[in-house]
Amino acid sequence: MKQVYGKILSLILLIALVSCKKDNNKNQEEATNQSQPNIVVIYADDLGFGDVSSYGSTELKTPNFDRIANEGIRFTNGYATSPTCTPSRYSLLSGTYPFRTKRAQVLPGNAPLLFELGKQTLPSMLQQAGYKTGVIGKWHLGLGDANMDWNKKIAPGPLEIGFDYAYIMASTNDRVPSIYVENHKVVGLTAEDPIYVSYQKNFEGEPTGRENPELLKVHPSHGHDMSIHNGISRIGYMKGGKSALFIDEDMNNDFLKASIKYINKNKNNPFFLFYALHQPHVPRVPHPRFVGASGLGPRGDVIVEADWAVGRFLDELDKLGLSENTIVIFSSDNGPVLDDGYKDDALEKNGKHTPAGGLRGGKYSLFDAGTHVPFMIRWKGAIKPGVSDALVSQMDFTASFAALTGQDNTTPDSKNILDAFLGKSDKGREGLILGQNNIMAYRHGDWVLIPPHKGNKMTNKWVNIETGRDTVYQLYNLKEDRAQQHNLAETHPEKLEALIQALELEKQ
Ligand code: NG6
Ligand code: CA
Repeated sequence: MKQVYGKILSLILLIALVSCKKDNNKNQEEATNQSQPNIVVIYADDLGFGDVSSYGSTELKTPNFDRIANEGIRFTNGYATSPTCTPSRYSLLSGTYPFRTKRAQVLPGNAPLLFELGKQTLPSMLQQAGYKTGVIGKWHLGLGDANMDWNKKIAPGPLEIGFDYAYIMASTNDRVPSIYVENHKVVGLTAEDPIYVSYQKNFEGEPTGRENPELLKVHPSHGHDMSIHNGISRIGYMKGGKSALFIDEDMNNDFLKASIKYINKNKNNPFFLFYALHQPHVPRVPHPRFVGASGLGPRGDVIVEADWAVGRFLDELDKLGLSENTIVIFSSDNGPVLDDGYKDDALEKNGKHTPAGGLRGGKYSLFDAGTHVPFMIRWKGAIKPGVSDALVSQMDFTASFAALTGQDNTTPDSKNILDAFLGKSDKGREGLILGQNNIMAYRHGDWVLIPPHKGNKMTNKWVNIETGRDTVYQLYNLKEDRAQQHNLAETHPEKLEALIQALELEKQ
């Protein structure tokens, strides 16, 4: 009898021991996942603060962008660093203020790579942390060197700054070459029909939008009257490479398909994906099934199209069982614009829609709508849904995710505001410089300082956006005056002085 009891006792002990070990393993596994979630940055192009229904848009419905906001944190004070594309993307990926690099401004389609090789970037930091890293979509950060031949190996590019995989549109959809690059090669290019690119002069015999408007299905309003492809004239000249040229109507599907393939391929390891949408940048040419979808013309239609793609992408994360453990960020590279160079009825069909959501200015502007953008972060397994007023910047992903994944941040300007990103703290950044080169505004707490700038108060008559430039200091309190109607520089000299000094400190 005693022997039987003894055996039973040791059996119970054994079971207890095994289950305890199992629990330990489970805890360890969860702990690892918590410090190595997948990270996806979905980045719209020229999407305004007011273009998203969860940010107040009533005329335009974006149920899938809203899914991220409602299931995560919706930031009311989220910023891109610049009111144009290249500088914002540069600082997101490099953790560096655009003003530190002279070339960090809207680049032509044949510009060399903008990044300095060997410096830490968001993707190279995550590579160090054991992630697979990919970029799919709009690039617009330069490729190769000054003598780049598009028919040869295209390098340096994304693979040289920390991405393991790249499937990118070389520049923007309105700048030649109108092609995709996969890793080091132009997609679909054949040796029989090489591609040539120039930003100086046209190639003999090639039609242009200026001389051959009869060949166009989308007409330029200003600029964009050079080489024609797919019935749309663009900026810059290009010849050949016919089999490699993208079709604007298919671009949404091309990037979505590549993104879905990428997450399927990497579902068993931690991954980072920079999914850079091309919408609603010009030319706005949706797939036929989205034509008329918004009632606001092509600009609204391509936003509906992008929203659909984001929904499809989120569904795929669900299907793969990855939603709990994937951080999904959604934001935009700069504020909104209606006529950005094509006659696409953006202005005429805008109706009551307010792309800037009541903020002043828009794309290109030092006023708030230039950089104050939709900004949301979902991490189903770790974030409690909510709204945050913390001041957050896209430039801070590198330092914050370095802290999350146990890496050192060596970028100059990225700050660790992980707790704000995860909704644990209401405190983000104290101050943030907005702009590029010497054209900048400074947000600090609830205040915005715009130092005096030379130049026009308005962009050209088509774009028709206030630049924010003035010959005097401007000082606004966004909490009391979110539309920046009252310049307080004269009535608040102490605050003005404090911000001027804080800006100088921030620049160092
Ligand atoms: C401007 C283009 C505009 C757009 C912008 C860059 C003209 C007249 N305007 O110069 O269409 O391409 O550059 O936009 O050419 S961004 O979002 O990529 O920064
Ligand atoms: Ca842009």
